[in-house]
Amino acid sequence: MIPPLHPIADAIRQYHRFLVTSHVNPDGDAIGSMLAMAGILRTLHKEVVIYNESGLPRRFDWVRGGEAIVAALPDRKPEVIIILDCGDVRRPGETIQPWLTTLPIINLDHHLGNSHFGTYNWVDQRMAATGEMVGMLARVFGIPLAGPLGEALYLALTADTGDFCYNNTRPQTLEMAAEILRQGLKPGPFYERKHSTGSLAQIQMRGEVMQKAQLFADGRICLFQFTQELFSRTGTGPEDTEGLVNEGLAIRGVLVSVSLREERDRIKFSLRSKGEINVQTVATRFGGGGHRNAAGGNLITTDMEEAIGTLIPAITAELEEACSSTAS
Ligand SMILES: [Mn+2]
Repeated sequence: MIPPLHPIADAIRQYHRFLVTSHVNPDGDAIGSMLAMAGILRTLHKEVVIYNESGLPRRFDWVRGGEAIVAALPDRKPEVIIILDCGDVRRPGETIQPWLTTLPIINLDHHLGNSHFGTYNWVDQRMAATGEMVGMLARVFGIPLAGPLGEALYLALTADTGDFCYNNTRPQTLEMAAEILRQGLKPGPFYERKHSTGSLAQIQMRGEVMQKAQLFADGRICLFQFTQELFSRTGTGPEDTEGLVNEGLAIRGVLVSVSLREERDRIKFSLRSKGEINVQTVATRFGGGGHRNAAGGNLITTDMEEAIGTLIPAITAELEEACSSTAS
């Protein structure tokens, strides 16, 4: 089978004025994919605006080229919009929706259950990161994975693979990383920059959340809670919660780690699981999505107890099902 890589490359060749975007509250894959895609387009002498409704989160302020990401739509409409790392057309946020119903869309993504909302779609859930797909596009155009472009791709790859530790890390992922290293990226200094963006308040807030962690379902589910009260008391915010949910999996016997975060009108949940346990199916049931071992979404409630009462039984049911299918 010919991957849709070449049709996507052909589509890119035929347009001139691009807007590149990704989901709100962008993670490392979203940021890295947007910057790398913009790098490719500039090399091809295209006009490009990098738009993200949330702008560039502070924890990514060290990323080269990040300042080019704008949080306001440009005055002039692009000819085409490239949407990266979004399982659903609503993920880039509300502001851009009118454009998404009228302009052609190129959809590059690796989420399970992507709805193929684009005019051109390349969706492959085997890809560790959307950045891996962008890197493959760069190769098709003969663009070396060097400089800021290589760095952006490396950010995407490391973000979605937990620095090449998760199940989704494939030989091809590491080969792309190797190619980036050969082009000059130094992994040590990169790791230091990526992991030195915290603050004392953040560390202390996270310590408090970990101290109050709870176990459910005979120790198979770990739960963390971030409340508005905690944020305002410690001078921290949603950005400071990043990645903490993974810590629950460090507990012996825990198969699923959950974090809940209070927002103004809803509660955001993040799920992480080990091995065959599929948390994407759980997230989908509540209108969310993601991958087998990492998923999330929103619960339309502001009541933590209600959120716990909804989510924990759903995860427990998924655990029971996974255990019974292994047993049979
Ligand atoms: Mn991703």
